[in-house]
This record gives sequence, C-alpha cells and structure tokens, in this order.
Amino acid sequence: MNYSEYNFDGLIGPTHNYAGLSFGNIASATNAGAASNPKEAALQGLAKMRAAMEMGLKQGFLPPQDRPHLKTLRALGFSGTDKQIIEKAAKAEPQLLANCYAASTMWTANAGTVAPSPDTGDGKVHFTAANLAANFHRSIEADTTSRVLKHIFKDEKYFVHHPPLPGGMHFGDEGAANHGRLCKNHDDKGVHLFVYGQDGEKFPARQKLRASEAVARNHLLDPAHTIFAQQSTTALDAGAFHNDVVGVANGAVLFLHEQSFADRNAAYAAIREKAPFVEIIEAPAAAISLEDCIKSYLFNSQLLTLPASNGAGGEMALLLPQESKENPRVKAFVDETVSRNNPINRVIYKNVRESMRNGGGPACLRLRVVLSEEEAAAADRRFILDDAKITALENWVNAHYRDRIAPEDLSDPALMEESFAAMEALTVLLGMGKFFDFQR
Ligand code: SUG
Repeated sequence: MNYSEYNFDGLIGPTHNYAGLSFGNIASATNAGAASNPKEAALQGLAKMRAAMEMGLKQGFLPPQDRPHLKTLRALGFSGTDKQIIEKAAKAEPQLLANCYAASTMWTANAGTVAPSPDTGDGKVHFTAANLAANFHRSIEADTTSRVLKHIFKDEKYFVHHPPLPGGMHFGDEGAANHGRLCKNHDDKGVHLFVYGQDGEKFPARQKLRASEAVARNHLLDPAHTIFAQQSTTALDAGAFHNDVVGVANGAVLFLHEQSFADRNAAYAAIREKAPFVEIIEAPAAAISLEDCIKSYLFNSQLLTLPASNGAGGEMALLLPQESKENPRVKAFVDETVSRNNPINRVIYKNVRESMRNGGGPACLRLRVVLSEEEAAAADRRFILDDAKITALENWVNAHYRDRIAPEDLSDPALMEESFAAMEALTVLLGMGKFFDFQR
C-alpha cells in the first residue's frame, strides 16, 4: 500500500462565534446570538484529531484564518487604524463586522476539492480551493485557503493548484462537502461522485453542476470515472445545505439517506455502472427522517478505514457526533448497521458540540487528501500531526483563547488584538513567516 488518506482538520479559530450567518443551515439560524466558547471548540476539534490518531490514522490540520478580516473591511470603505476600523464597522454595519469575524474556515470540508494522483490525467495531486460564493462570510476565505494549500503542498513535481472558480454564484463551489471518492484501494483509480444542487422551495442550493464539472475538468478526471448527481430538494429544504449532511463515501462504501438524491434510482444506477464494487448502505426514510438526520448529523460522520485492514476496502470505523448517540432512533440505526455484515465495524462518538451549533459536524471539520508516501514526504510536515505537535497546539489554544464570545464582544477591539496575537504566535510556531493578511 503506497497511498494513504490524510485527514486535514481545520484548527478552530480564536473568534469562533454564533452570528446566524448561513441561510439554509438550521443550526446556524437556531443558535444565532448565543454565546460561544472558542477555547472549548478548538479543544474539542483537537480531541477529535487525537481520537483519529489513536486509531492509527494519519492526521493533518489547516491553520485558522486571520479574523476579523481587516483587508475585507478596508476594501469596503472602512479606513483608519485597525482599532478605528473595528469601531466604525461596529457602529455602521455590525452584521458586516460579524461576517468578517466568522471562524468558518474551521470547516475544511469546504476548503476545496482534491483529486489524488492515481485519478488525474497527469498523475499529480490536484487542488481547487472552493470559492464559497453562496455566503459572504465564507467567500472571503477562498484567497487565504488557496495560499494555505499552496504553502503545505508546495512541490510542483507532485501538486497542482487551481484558483477558486470565477463567476461568483454562477459557479458556486463548496468544495469536498459535495464530493466523494469511491475506490477499492486508495492506489486504484477512484470514481468521483460530485453532488450538486437546485434551489429548493425554502432554501437556495450552494453547489452548481457547472462548478462541479469545471473542477472535474481542471483536475483532469476521466469522464468514465466521474458521476454528477443532483441532491434532492427535499433534503436541501430539510436543512442539508451541503450534501455531506445526508451521505458520506469512503473506499468501497457509500453510507447515505434514502432521500439524498433527486433521482435515487438513476444515481444508484450510475454508481453501480461506474463503481460496481461499491456497497450502498442506506438509511430508509421510514426509520430515520431527514429531520433526524439533520439534527443528529448521522451522515456528517467520518467513515474511516482502519489501517490494520490494509487499504480502503477493509474494516471501517464511524466517527459520529455525540448528538447521534442522543437520538434513540439514530442510535438504534447505528447499532444495527454495525451489527450487520458490512465493513462498518466500529463506532466512536465525539463531542464537537461547539462546532455542531453552527452546523459543522465531524465530516465538515476535515478535508481528505489521499497521498502516496513520496507525496506525503513532499508536503510540509509541520501540518501533519504527531503527539508533540498536537500537544503544542493544545497549549497554544489554552494560552490564547477566550472561553466566551457574546455578540457584543465583536465590537471590542481587544478581541481583535487577542486574535491577532494568537495568530502571530501560531505563525511563529509553524514557521510560516508573515503569512496572513494582517501581517502583510
Ligand atoms: O457554511 N456554518 C457553516 C457550516 C459548514 C459545514 N460544512 C459542511 N457541511 N461541510 C456554513 O453554513 C455558520 C456561521 C455563523 O452562523 O456564525 C456557518 O458558516
């Protein structure tokens, strides 16, 4: 086995807060205005990373971005010293300030789409940072995300980076949250499943078909190994603003809700034709409603191939949010799934409550990158964790993070100063130089 999956989790940033910014994301709307706990959030995220490492899995991370994003506020006409910018924006446009304070880069499933080298026409790993055009607070992530990915995966011998797609919502792209790779083993040429949306009656779709098609073209994917399927508007209107809320693919398994696709039979037929090795494990709507799915984030679980099973086709663990354990119907379905004869043999529940309250479960928090040993050696190892490095990150969080941010705190320039001091210390820890916009 030369290839392995690396999960790059988003290190949750010091300004994690609940601003109700994401229309169509029910948790975001429900918790708007509540007080957050950024320290707890970041430590919960790191504990999830540790749990994956303890299972012998390879774990990396992406740094948070600099927030408040003063560069955006300046571009929108706020001027003066950093402090004056915060004060003016807080007075004139508090909602805009909240957008520039979101720590939403923590959900790295939305950082971009990745195609591993066995799948691409030129045998290199391709990355496209997502433009996240559907929401203003997320759209301002794309430039820095692009820079972060290029920083970690620098060597042009192995890695190709495409800019975020142009055209705003015309090519709205939300990255790996609407994409899965199916394969028997990671070394095989995988089949890419892209799921796009159409606006529902209640909520708009974020991922456009033409965006998924453009990413597939840029990544030089073989059309015979590529599937485009529409998400059902029923799922979208129930709150599945990203498809990873109703399904997850891993190796030869697709674990999903019966009502995920607009045309279930056609989607399954396309999957069976292009990826005949796939086992579809489906939750029937009669057992689990979409509402249960969205509340418990059952399918926003990480489906992880355990290393001892040697390859993507082997034994798998399901890493679920605590909320799935607390819903008796979901818990019963999980127990039954594990007891059946299929690759899912182990279940782990983790508390990522702070992230869940903004609509981000375990799968949202990670970007999967399949790398060969040579490619992994060429990546910046400072972003691939071992015990000492994760301990250093925990210490950094404990030293710099607040344990409470309420909406009114965003107008206090002290929060900006603390956040920048934390980011400055992180760039020193990671040897990144003057990397973020506030340092330039
Ligand atoms: O884009 N929430 C994020 C959650 C992203 C979840 N990611 C995946 N499903 N892969 C979003 O809706 C809420 C921010 C706020 O309301 O303060 C937010 O941006």
